[in-house]
Amino acid sequence: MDLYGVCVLDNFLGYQRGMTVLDEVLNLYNMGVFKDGQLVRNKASNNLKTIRGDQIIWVDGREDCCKQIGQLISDVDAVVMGSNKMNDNGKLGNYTINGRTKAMVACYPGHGSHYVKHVDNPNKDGRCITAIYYLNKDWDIKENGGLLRIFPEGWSDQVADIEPLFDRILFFWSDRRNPHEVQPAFKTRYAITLWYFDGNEKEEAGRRFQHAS
Ligand code: AKG
Repeated sequence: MDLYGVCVLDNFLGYQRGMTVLDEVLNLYNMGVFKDGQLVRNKASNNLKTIRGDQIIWVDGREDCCKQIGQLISDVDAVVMGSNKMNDNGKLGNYTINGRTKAMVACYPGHGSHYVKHVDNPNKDGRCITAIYYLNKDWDIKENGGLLRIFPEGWSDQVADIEPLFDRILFFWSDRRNPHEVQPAFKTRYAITLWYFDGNEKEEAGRRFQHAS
């Protein structure tokens, strides 16, 4: 992360555990509990879906139907919290990670669903690391699309293309260093995302919010 701002790990849980997480996600999806991702109105077209075509549900991993997702969350926490003390000054980057969001389970239901280029945390809301776990078996990027393209700041015209492959996890800085887009997906595409908070930035964001309200 310190070198590139982006990090990919394959075979994160192993096939069997990855499958149990996928089963839970498929069950959740079949329960019909997913909602359209939080939408931002596109002023030009007035069309919401052109910005973001995923469907999502937030879980904390303690729900009866989400125990395996809960285990995944614990494993990701261990990686992030472990690396939190990795560098010389006892921090990850310049961050002191002290919490995270719930897990966002996302489905792009094919049919060209996508997410236009955006930054997860453009305005210092506290989120510093984005972690995305992918669940897509036999994903053929040419046929199925759904590529995650990151445009890392300072890489001039170079990009990082991440295929959303089964049991792959991706970490990147959530701020303006990493604008990214999900290219149109033509097959159902699943992922689970966690955002980790920097204690100081989160506190500062809380103060700003209080002053504003
Ligand atoms: C987001 O939810 O902000 C994304 O950009 C999704 C990325 C992905 O699923 O590859």
